[in-house]
Amino acid sequence: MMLNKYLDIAPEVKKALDEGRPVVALESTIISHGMPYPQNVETALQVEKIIRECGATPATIAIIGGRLKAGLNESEIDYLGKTGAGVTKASRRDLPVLVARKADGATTVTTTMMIAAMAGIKIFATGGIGGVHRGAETTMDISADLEELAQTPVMVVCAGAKSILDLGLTLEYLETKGVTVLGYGTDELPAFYTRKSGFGVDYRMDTPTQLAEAFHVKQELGLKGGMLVTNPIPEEYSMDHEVINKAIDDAVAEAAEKGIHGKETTPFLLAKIKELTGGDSLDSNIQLVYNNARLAAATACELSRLEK
Ligand code: PSU
Ligand code: MN
Repeated sequence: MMLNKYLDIAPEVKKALDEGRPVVALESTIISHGMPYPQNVETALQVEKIIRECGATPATIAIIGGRLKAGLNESEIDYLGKTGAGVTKASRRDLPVLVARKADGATTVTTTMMIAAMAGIKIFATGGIGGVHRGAETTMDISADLEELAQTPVMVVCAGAKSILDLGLTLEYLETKGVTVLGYGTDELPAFYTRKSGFGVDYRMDTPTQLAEAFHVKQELGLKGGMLVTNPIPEEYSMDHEVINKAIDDAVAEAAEKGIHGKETTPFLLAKIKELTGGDSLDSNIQLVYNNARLAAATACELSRLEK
């Protein structure tokens, strides 16, 4: 484990790591910028509960008062949820300044992977990752999440990516960077709200054991970087393709019209889609996060067995 004087590992998380027990990291941008209050806090606490029920220890990650936190308590989660967009969305470039200023930050997939890796946590569950945005050939809007997957050794379990992104270009970028994209029980990349996207994944995996083995071997080979597990939303919660695609198209058009750019783009699109679908997308979003938490916990259990 890399020692870091700015890192605080919660006692429960530290104990699990020291004993070689499974731990699952969780991000905090999904809490403060990805969902409205109070559903964000309810979901974050429920995700931790699910991970415990599946035999792993949850470690929600954030920056609080300039400390890199691996494991938050309930009042810290509540604070992040209530403050919402008032907390800085922290990507890799924000980390040094927030720490120097002793400020707070909600960690994206990028910074959650960074802090998880510092703490020695190898599996991370979230909803969706950032990627190559539609129109990136002119805006150059490509999420730092893709670069982080290329360099930091954490397996990220998500429900694919929303079609606010260009899914084809996102897969091309991941291929270039050497990031393996796995489909859990599917050959097709799931598109977050729906189970299908029309794009293939690199490999289909059917058990948490297979997922853990792939990541374990990657580590043993000494290869840097993470791996992406894409887990389709359960059928009963998946959305109608036409309804969701129309909402996404409208949200993307409105963002372009309003000149939304940079780090505001993703939160703007997420909030707009929720508004346009009358809250249906939020229910799906919550359920797919629970589904990813279960798979990440099961995979973490298998990985800790392999590492014994
Ligand atoms: N996609 C989602 N929900 C999210 C995010 C992305 O479906 O909450 C968040 C994650 O924290 C992700 C970040 O890491 O947005 C990506 O932001 P950007 O596109 O600005 O890199
Ligand atoms: Mn961006």
